[in-house]
Amino acid sequence: MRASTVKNPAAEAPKPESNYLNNGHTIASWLLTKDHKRIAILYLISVTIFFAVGSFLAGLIRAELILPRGVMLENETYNKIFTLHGVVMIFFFLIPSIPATLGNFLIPMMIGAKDLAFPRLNLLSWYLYIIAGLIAIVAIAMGGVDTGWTFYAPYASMYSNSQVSLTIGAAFLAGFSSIFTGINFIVTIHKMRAPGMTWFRLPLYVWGHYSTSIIIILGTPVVAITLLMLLAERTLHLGFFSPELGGDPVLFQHLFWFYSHPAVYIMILPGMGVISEIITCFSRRRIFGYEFVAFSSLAIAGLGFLVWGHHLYVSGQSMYQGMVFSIITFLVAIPSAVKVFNWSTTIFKGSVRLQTPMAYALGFMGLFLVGGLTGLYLSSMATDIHLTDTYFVVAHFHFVMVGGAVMAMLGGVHFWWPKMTGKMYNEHLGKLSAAITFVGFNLTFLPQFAMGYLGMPRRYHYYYLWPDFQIYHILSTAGAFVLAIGYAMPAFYLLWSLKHGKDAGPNPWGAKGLEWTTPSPPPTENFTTIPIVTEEAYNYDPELAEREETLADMLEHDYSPEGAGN
Ligand code: HEM
Ligand SMILES: [Cu+2]
Repeated sequence: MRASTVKNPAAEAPKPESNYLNNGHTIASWLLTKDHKRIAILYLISVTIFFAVGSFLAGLIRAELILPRGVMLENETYNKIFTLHGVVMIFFFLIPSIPATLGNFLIPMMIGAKDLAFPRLNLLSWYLYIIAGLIAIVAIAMGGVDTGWTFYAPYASMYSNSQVSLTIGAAFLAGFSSIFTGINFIVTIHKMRAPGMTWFRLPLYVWGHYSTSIIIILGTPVVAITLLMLLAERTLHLGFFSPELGGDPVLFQHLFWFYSHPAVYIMILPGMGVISEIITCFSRRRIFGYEFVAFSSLAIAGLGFLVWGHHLYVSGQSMYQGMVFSIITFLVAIPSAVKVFNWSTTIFKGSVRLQTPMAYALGFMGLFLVGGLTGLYLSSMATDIHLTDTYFVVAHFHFVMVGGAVMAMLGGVHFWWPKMTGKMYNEHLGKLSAAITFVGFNLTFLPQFAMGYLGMPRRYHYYYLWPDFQIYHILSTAGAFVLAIGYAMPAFYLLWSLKHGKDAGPNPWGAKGLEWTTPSPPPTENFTTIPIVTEEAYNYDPELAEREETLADMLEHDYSPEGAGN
């Protein structure tokens, strides 16, 4: 790497006078904005706050389990805390996180559009989300809810004395917020692509969101109706699910998981899109098997609707029904494996740079793989009957959702942060946080596989009948505090970069894609002239890749006389 060949894109590009951040400073200009980029920032702030709340609750859960008889919480309080942790993390963090923040910011730019198809609807989505969040907070203030985030009937519909109705209302509104976002993305991707942006020139990130949006608009109305039915049973005693009113509790489980299994893919497909973008960019290669990766997103979205019965193996459904669900569940492994295989091949054949976003992407691949493979034990009926409702399940879904979706979210935020803010962050701290997160994550959740396999049930707040579990809980709790450090670090150095970071210029990573052709931060309407697309996505030149130097490399290797020092 020779410093003399370094081109500094920041020095070449004239700084635009007006960008989306400085175009109006009043609070009203933010709260009434119709700019998809500003709405994305509003979401980014809100989901970060919810993540902090959810993580605090997780910390309480972990602290409580250090001792076999618990440390500080009543049984009922414990139930409320893990329920709220689940509700906050699923409905207010994971489902909106990548679509509403990075998706909102990037989809119009990536396809060469000035905004989403329905800017007002987009703003309305954010308001619905915020109102839903406030209702959830009121529910907490009024005593919380103790049913688990799955609201299983008849406990939730007939017996629980906690704030079930308010919490359901909050989930219902959050659902509509996500439906509106999904509709907006689908219409935008169909109708607003720039000239030359054919379907097979779309970035894989856009394919990921397209698939997710299909799941959102097909699945979310089902859970919305299910929650309304629950509310009707709870308040008006209409008998849907409760046997004493002539209802069927298993019906609730079918309806609930018909949405909630696909919801797992709402959380993970956008993350896979992020990983595809990062891996091609930092391997300097078109992703291996682009079409397969694109279609595997659609395949995952489609198959995801056919497997909900794997949550009902122990509900009394017939063995044959279970077998069919089991086989279809195994099929989902194929498109998932296609993605991991194509990413690995891209890295293997590429010329790789290991900068912060790539560090997160590699972490994603490792953790998602463990999450996916342990899922096979739960897909198979015989092993699931042993493992169901144990900590094995808790470990499995945290590997997929936290190891997968949260790693991808952090990788994506680091990748597009220079675009969103115009600033570079400290690369060393970035890589350090990725490493701490990875280590802390494994320390938290690997012991849970072991204790689950040995029989530790989930949702229990005592285990004094078998104190041997204590060592696993202590490891897990220690890991959680390491993980918390890893998660908290970016909040500090990213904010620090806003004031002290080096100017990023339009394309600090030397990446392909329309979003990298506009200034950073982008002007309000994204492009001064609508771009015309003439080449396929990720048209990297492998020869050039070896020699090419980017601003990001330059800052990392610190060629300047006084040092990069950000
Ligand atoms: C994005 C991040 C996270 C998400 C989406 C998430 C989601 C969930 C969900 C859905 C549950 C199930 C609650 C139930 O059993 O009904 C749960 C439980 C739990 N989570 Fe998390 N979680 C996240 C992060 C964490 C972190 C960082 C930790 C620990 C450091 C953690 C520790 C736990 C524990 C100990 C339980 C209780 C399991 C039980 O009682 O059965 N979670 N989480
Ligand atoms: Cu499932």
